[in-house]
Amino acid sequence: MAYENIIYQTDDKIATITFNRPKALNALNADLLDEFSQALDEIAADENIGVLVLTGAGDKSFVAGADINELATYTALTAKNFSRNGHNIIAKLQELPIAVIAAVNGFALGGGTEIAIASDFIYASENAKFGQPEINLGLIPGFGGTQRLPRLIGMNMAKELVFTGKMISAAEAEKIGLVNKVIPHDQLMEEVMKTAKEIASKGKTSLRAAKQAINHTMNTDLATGIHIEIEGFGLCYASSDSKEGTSAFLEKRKAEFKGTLKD
Ligand code: CO8
Repeated sequence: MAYENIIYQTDDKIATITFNRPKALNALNADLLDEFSQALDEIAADENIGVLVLTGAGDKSFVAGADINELATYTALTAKNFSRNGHNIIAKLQELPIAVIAAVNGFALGGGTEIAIASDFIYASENAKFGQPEINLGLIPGFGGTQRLPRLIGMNMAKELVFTGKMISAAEAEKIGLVNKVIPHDQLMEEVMKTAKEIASKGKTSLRAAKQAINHTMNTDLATGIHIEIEGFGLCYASSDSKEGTSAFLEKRKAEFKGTLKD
């Protein structure tokens, strides 16, 4: 379908969604969120895609949070619906069976940080800024910031960010484990695409099994997590990729993974 508030592109096995309201620093309004949700459905249905990259249009911002013009009109009930809808979309993002990399090219505030931390990992430009400024609006994070952020960076660090609403630099974000890598601004997409291509060359079934097993560490005890890993390890043998990977090593050649999630 045609999108107006995001740009959706695919190049071989890599899809890119660019949040595209640069005049509002890519703030998330209802139309943008609808389009984001539809693009995620498109990606989930496309067997060819192995990696999704998220980034923001323009030079300044990834996503500057929810659109404050819309936030200003909510009641307690519509705010709850907005947050619930947001959570459903973020769950869809987190549960994609492919890798998701957030290429944070500027402000990632409120919903922007929340989308980035629901991705599998973040590469940030030197200009990136992260924060949960909702408290400055008399609000709290509504897209997972009180839940995913403490799990990622620890409870006390998350409390400091959420209680103060302050912005932190890419370098600080890297130091606290929010960001995997900080990259010069003009090289961000090149570096992200290098990693995306590397991941896209791997087997889809093993990537999915690895992602599911790691994601479950957040919601389960060790014994259950180990059970999920055992199941995932076995599942890999249902795909031709495990045969290809092990044979390629023994034959001293590069593996060509062609398995699909329908294997
Ligand atoms: N919503 C609407 N418009 C915005 C937003 C926003 N979040 N952020 C920036 N804009 C607009 C500005 O109003 C301005 O528009 P105009 O040119 O028409 O006046 C334009 O973008 C450029 O912004 P600035 O002039 O302010 O640019 P600066 O470089 O001076 O400042 C900042 C950049 C620091 C990012 C500043 O714009 C800012 O503080 N923005 C608000 C950030 C914020 O508080 N975000 C959190 C929102 S709350 C939230 O995300 C809750 C999530 C819970 C549910 C999630 C659902 C998705």
